[in-house]
Amino acid sequence: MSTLLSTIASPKDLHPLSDEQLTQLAQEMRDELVRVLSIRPAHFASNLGVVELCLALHLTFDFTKDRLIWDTGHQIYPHKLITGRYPQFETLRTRGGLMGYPNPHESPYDLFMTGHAGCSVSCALGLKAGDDLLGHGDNHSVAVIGDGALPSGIVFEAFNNAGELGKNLLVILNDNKMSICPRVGGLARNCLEQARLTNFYQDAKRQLQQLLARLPLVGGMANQAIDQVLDGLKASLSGGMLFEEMGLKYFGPVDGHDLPSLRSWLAQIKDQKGPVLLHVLTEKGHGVLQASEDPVTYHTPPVFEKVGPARTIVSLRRGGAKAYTDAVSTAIYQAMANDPRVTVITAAMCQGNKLEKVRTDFPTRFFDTGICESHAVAFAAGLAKAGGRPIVDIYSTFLQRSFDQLFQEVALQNLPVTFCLDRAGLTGPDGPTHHGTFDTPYLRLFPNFVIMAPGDELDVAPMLRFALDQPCPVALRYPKANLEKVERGLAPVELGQAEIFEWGPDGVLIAYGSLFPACVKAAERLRSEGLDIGVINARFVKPLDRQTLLRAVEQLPLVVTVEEGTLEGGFGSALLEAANAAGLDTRHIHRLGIPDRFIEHGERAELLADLGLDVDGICETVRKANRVENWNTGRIEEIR
Ligand SMILES: Cc1ncc(C[n+]2csc(CCOP(=O)(O)OP(=O)(O)O)c2C)c(N)n1
Repeated sequence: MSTLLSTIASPKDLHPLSDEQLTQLAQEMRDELVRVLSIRPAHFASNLGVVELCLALHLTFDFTKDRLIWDTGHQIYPHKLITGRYPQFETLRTRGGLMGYPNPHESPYDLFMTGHAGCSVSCALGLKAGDDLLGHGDNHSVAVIGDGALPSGIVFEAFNNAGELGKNLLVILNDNKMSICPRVGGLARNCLEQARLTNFYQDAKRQLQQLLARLPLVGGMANQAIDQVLDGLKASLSGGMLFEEMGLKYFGPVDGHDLPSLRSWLAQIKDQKGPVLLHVLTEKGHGVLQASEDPVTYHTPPVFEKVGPARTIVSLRRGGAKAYTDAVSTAIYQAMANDPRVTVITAAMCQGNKLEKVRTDFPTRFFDTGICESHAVAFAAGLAKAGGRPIVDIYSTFLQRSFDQLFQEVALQNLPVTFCLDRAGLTGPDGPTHHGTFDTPYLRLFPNFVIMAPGDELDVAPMLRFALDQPCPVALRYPKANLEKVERGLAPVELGQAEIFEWGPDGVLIAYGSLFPACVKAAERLRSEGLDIGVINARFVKPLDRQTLLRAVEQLPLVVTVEEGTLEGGFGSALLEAANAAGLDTRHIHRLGIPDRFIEHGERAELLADLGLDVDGICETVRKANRVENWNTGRIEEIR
């Protein structure tokens, strides 16, 4: 069927369209979102909510020279649909297909590859300052930021700087009252809710002015008094005052689904001098009843069945298997039930971390800081200093935002904060912004930290209990994956102790974390081929079990370390450092892990296979290394 959407090869094709055609186009864009996302889990409700805003921006500005940054970038799909990527839209988030976030390799309309919240205003301001400095013409710079991302500290750092620089900058605040979960915090409660009432203020002002016009002339004094009353009213009602006081001109709030009105607002403020904030009210999930009624579930729903043109979803197909996140949230719940000192802190990821039950049953010990990871970590340090046992439950990739708080507020004070690093490893379709591949090296840097990784499901609960008993900071990392179990007589979790699963005279696979079950399977296969390879579940990278691991290095002809993390400074590097410090030969140590490049998106299993980190890949490394070892040994014999 020929559609309007299929005729939009670039934003310039939008301009000839009438208002009615634009309304039809918006519908077609939502239909396409529903069609593709019904077969491919992706960010749904946020994208449905910004269709008109996206059209209005591309109709008002020329982003071949103007600048546009979508904060976080998870709501970029309508923008992709009208910037030449509609034909590939079905490949979204698949290996080799379109990325689920902005990607400059796909289109010049995407400026930064992003996925982490909060940086849009800084980048847009920097672009404007750079464009002005380098004489790139009188262009516009626009940042679109959600009310969930707004409280990130860096946004206010950018506002502060924008107020000082006075550059022309347009910030669109896309206010849908939601983060992934309902938004939290004083900014939303006191400022944004108040700003919504500004409509009331504007109406009141208009009515009073009309009333005044009809009254007999009472002179300038009365007018002035009424103005003062109104200004007082505005100050008490308008959350926009906060932005004004920081130096941004505040406009709105305006209806973000009324395209003609949005266009007219944008046209009016486009050429305002200095930084401007336009407050746009949208509905998350707009156009799909179920998504607008339950935007939490429909933030990233599983695949679903739909019927009819009314975009009605009839059923969501949820997977049945339990994931590491489930095991950790259950262990957290248990720890909170057992010890009233235990608290849990999430930075806006209650749903992703499956903490809803904890939130309901322990409301006074559950803290959602909003998308404010650095605050979350320093806040946890405060809780620990006061005698609490805080758990920061956080995605590995987002903990990067707290690097300095890990150093100063936690490690330097040696405070007992436990970090549960969810999604540590390859996170799959989200891609390079979300893979949690760097935590091992950046945490290893800091004295006082204990760092470990469960080898399978059986390790999870004992490790969390162990962590909460330590007098120092502890991190445990686990993947975005279904739980796996290696049946064995489980060794207790003890500080810096690896677990020897089996010892083999031909060599050993030393697994740090999630790939332990794959190593066990690889060893079984290799045994059937005549190679007797052992497996060690390393459990700790810091402190490292020097005794067990260096014995393996000393005694065995082949040692292969296996980790789902970067090789730069990871577990394998830690073993090499320890072996070197002990004066051991390290030439027979092979390290398997993630190489020094950003890994694209795709299913986790596909990515692991690409990197030689699945059972086949591990076996192949051992076979190859074994051939080289034999060849070397033969050659040495020959030379002798
Ligand atoms: C630094 C960081 N922390 C957490 C997330 C996870 N996350 C992705 S979208 C989102 C909610 C964003 O809310 P908002 O900005 O209001 O956008 P909306 O989805 O409501 O349109 C969160 C918490 C992230 N992407 N980056």
